[in-house]
Amino acid sequence: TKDQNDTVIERKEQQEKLQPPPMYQVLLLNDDYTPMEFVVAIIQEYFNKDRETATQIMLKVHRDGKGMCGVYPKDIASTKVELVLTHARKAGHPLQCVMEEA
Ligand code: NFA
Repeated sequence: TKDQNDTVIERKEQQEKLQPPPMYQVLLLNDDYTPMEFVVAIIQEYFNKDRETATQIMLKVHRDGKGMCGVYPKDIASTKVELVLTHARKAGHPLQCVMEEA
């Protein structure tokens, strides 16, 4: 019946409301020009990592072509990408930063 269909739709809507928001990985991509030291400083400054962790992430990006710096809700991930790209461009480096749904 229509009422039964409405009940199924309502239940599904309730379930969707209870879902946590999707999370997004923020990734750095390797290039041939950005200095390693600059990448380490970026990871420390924008992703709250200590120097050792930041160095490990940088080396993974350098070796594998990309690496994850953190996982955040959409608006926070988007802001971090924007801040990293602005900082890199101001310094004259081609470093790329992207987000993707986790
Ligand atoms: N590949 C860069 C270099 O050898 C270092 C780098 C690491 C760049 C991670 C971008 C991201 N100078």
